[in-house]
Amino acid sequence: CKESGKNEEHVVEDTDNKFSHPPLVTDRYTADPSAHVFEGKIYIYPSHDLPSEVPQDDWGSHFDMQDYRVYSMEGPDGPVTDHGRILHVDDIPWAKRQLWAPDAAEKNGKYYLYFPAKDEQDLFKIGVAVADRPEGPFVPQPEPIAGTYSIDPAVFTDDNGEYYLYWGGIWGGQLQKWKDETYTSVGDQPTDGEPDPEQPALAPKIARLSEDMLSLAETPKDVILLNNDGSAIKAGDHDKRFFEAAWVHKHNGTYYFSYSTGDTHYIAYGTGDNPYGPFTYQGVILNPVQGWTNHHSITEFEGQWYLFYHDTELSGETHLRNIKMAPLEHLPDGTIKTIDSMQQ
Ligand code: FUB
Repeated sequence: CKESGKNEEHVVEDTDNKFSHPPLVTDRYTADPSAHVFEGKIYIYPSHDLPSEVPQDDWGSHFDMQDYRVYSMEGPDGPVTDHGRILHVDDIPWAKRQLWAPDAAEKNGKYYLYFPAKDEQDLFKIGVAVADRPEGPFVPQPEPIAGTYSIDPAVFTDDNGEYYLYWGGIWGGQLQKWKDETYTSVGDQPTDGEPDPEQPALAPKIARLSEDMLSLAETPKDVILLNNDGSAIKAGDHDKRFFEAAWVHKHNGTYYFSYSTGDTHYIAYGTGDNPYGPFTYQGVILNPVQGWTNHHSITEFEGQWYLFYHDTELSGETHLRNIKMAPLEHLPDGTIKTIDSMQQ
């Protein structure tokens, strides 16, 4: 993610507008909500935003989060229960700083928290921590997951019992610095290492998870996003290209890959017929919110689908966010009705 260099045209800053949905948590700053239904309840695994002493820069260093907490709801009308801290950066042997957007998965009664953090070399890697309960406590593995890098892990569980890890984020998320699974220090700026505008955009990554959920079962592959004429979405197409915040859900047999477009601030999506893609661009799920980052998850609870997202209603500060939720509607033609975080 990145704070400066905003595309002003797309950033919602008119606070005279009324917000469409209330914050779910008001006593702390929370962001990047990954929601799942575990044991019949909605569990939300967000980032925990903190006021930062770290100066703002284009790498997002001021997103200086140090721990994770977990929240649950018996149903969409709440109330929201705060289960407290589930993991702190000081408890993760390999991690130095910046616990960014996490996700969680359940398998055979165990719970797995996947999270990005910077290591001693200041490279983002993805770690995993294990618990017996959805609310933790989570015990981190001693090393990051071999073969991972960059940010924003998301786990999709397919109907056949396979689990897939998606990840990646450009600019502050460092994806543009990795070529052929190797870190290449291309220039000093977050945008250095991006393809030319006419080239295909950088692709997020996917790998099937191992039986024990602790490692990758295969070499990571690119998740390809296509225009509806079958051409690759180009790096210069900032309204459509992948930036960060991958998420996958399945509805009526169709796989929906959704993501943030970063500097144009949309949650966009494409559809495909398998977890690897390619995914064909379909449109926008969530229009730009107040604040630079836009990050979401989508889950079904008792037959109704919900979008979880964040904005900055409580603080007005881009790095101090608050999580929200909204009903999400799949239309009869398989597209998703666009959601606005501000009343129109
Ligand atoms: O919360 C830190 C970063 O901001 C996340 O990892 C990105 O997706 C963006 O929301």
